Amino acid sequence: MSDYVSVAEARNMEGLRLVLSPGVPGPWTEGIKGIFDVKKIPYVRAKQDIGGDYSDLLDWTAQAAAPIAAWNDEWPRISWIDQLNLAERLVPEPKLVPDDIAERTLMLGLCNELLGQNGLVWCRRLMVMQPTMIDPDSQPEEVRNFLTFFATKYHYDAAQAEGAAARVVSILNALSAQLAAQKTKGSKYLIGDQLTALDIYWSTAAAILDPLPHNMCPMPDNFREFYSTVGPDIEAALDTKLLAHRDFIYENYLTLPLLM
Ligand SMILES: N[C@@H](CCC(=O)N[C@@H](CS)C(=O)NCC(=O)O)C(=O)O
Repeated sequence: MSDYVSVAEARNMEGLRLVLSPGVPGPWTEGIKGIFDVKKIPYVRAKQDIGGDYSDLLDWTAQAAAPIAAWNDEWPRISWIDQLNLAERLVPEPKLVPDDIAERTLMLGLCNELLGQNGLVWCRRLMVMQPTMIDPDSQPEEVRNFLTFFATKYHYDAAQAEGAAARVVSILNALSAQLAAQKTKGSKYLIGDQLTALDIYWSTAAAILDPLPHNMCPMPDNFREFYSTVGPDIEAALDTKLLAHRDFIYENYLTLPLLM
């Protein structure tokens, strides 16, 4: 599974292809890998280098972010929710989106809090860029260039960055409350009584708050520092039970060490 084709090669293939950015445990990327892996759906991996030449990806998908899920000649799925729906359609079991409407709406709402625009991962990305955007000279040149590039690419917004930590805290509080409520019902999962996409997405998103140790989750040192520098408010809100839940999901359903 560790071989990669190019984006241009993937575009011309049939079947399922995932465009991934290997080397870093990106929450969106690890999340969709987790969804397809739990369903045992085989796929071809295509490599998009972070900060590399995006022209083939742009030409194919009209945008330049990974991950992408492409099935045959259908339109490539660029957003987490379309990727999840594609996975559910291709291999319905194990079901990762509940049938029950109350469970389903709660689950998708919480997934959106993690992965949607202005969600937890989005806000953490703003927080990573913020020191450079406030004072570019505070950073070494390489970091400055890298983060300035991403700030432009992802439309950095100073006001949104200002509120990002508080937003992450509110999302963590909602997840903690949900986990505690589930525990009182005797469930080991965040929704209902079986694994859902939310358990997977929480576990993979947690990398951008408190990454697993290097032997399980290898990544460049600068990314480890970006990912784990969360500040006091998030540190205080990061419930150890949520992290224990992440460990439980990785140990029982996902691949360790992470395959990148
Ligand atoms: N398409 C995703 C978002 C994907 C995304 O923003 N990916 C970023 C993660 S930081 C990425 O590809 N970064 C690497 C790059 O731009 O080279 C969604 O909205 O569901």
